[in-house]
Amino acid sequence: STKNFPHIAICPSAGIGHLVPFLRLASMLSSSECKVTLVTIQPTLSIAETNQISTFLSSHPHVNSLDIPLQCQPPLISTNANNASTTTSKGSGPDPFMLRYDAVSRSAHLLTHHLSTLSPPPSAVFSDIMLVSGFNQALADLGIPNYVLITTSTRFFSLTTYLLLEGATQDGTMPKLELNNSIDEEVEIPPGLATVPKSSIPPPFFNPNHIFTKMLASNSLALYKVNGIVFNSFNSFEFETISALQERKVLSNLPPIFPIGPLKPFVNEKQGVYPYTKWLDEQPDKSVLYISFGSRTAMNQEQIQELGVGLEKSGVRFLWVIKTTTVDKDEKVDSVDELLGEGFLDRTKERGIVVKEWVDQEVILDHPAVGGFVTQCGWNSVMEAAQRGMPVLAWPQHGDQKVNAWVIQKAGLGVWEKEWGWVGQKLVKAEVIADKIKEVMNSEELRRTASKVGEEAGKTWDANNGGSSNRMLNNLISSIES
Ligand code: BUP
Repeated sequence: STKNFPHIAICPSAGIGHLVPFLRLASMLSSSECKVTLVTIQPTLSIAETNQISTFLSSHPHVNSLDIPLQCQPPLISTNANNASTTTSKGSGPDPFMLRYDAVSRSAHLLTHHLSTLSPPPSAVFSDIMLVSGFNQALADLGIPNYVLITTSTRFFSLTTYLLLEGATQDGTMPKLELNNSIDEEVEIPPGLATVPKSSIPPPFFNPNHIFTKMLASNSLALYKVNGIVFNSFNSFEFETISALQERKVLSNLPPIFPIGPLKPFVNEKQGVYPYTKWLDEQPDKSVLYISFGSRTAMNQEQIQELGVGLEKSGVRFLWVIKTTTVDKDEKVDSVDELLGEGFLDRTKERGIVVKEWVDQEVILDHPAVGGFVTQCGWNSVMEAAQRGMPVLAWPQHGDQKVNAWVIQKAGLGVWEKEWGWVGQKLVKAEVIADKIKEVMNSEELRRTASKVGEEAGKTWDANNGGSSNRMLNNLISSIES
């Protein structure tokens, strides 16, 4: 008899950081003989998302795709203190990604109608956290199991679910956090886990009426009803937290969890040669520092210039990706020269290159010339550094990133200077930056511990030696088949 392979529908929400891990999971499931449908909500907010989706689909001809129009509803936002703004370089207006999460979140129940038209019907849906509360009941009515793929660290997940759900009222307000609490205080999270300084908690969480807090609270409540929670993390990297989750110490009645990270990169068949890879080819091994703050952090010009001076002072070779807007569509090709200050490019042309466009980050991290990574600690970037044992200078900017930076430091993958604060909070001076850069590029000890992380990441996929992520993925697939 022929085996019936499960048909999995993959439903990311919005933003590159939420899309990338879903594409990786789709690719992994597709090579594990699952039939996969990629469900995307169109139009995407950024050009980067559109490009990633089309690259993915052209290198995965067996993956089916289903486009669903975004249900455009006016955002439920007031313009008073409860608005959705996070700190951006311009410091104005609500964050467009927050508004999109909200629209996606509120469209979720409509998505399930489209899922019900798929043939064969999906054996399971893997959805983003922003979709869970809208999906749960509708999928249950259709008899389709729902799994959630978490796109952050298990530590940040534990912190938020604990804060949001432990003792939470049904409206999802957070009794444990109050604005008037001293900022120096540490927040207790589940037994056995290190406390979290208040200064590491994303500022929106101190406001129960903030759009992001409300959205996360209602979706987190729905987590109790999903069939499984999948993480892009691995045992040795977040040992304490993963154990606490598995032992139900974080929340007593969470569904089964499946840590299956680092999610494997998928092969992009049309990988090209870029000017920056040509330049990297000419640099000595492990001599170049790669700097990127992810797809949606726009630094202000003053901080950009200070970082430039820091790079100059450090004497280190660098490949620096600069962004000045939250959404890539808004980016103008204004002069990098002007942005960086007169003469910077000229003075550093022998040892550095500045790029103001999308780069192939994995190609860069794989290049032998690259020996360090300054990152905003978006979780995908963290996992990409971890699987390559790449020493990291953690410079968190918003959201989950300070908690992720803590994880990086604890695991021995990199260093984090807590005092640097959130993006735009204070100006980090060139001298301080230069010192940290030299530390990351020159520390033998850090190179050794980071490389150990890379080895552990490799072992977690080793089928012959009981690799934990390999085992978890098999468990996950059999839980769907059964
Ligand atoms: Br920018 C950029 N090239 O130029 P994170 C990003 N990436 O390949 P997020 C590129 O996008 P936040 C570029 O490798 C990673 O897989 C990168 O995800 C890739 O952060 C992904 O690191 C970015 O989780 O920002 O979502 O961009 O965490 O600040 O919301």
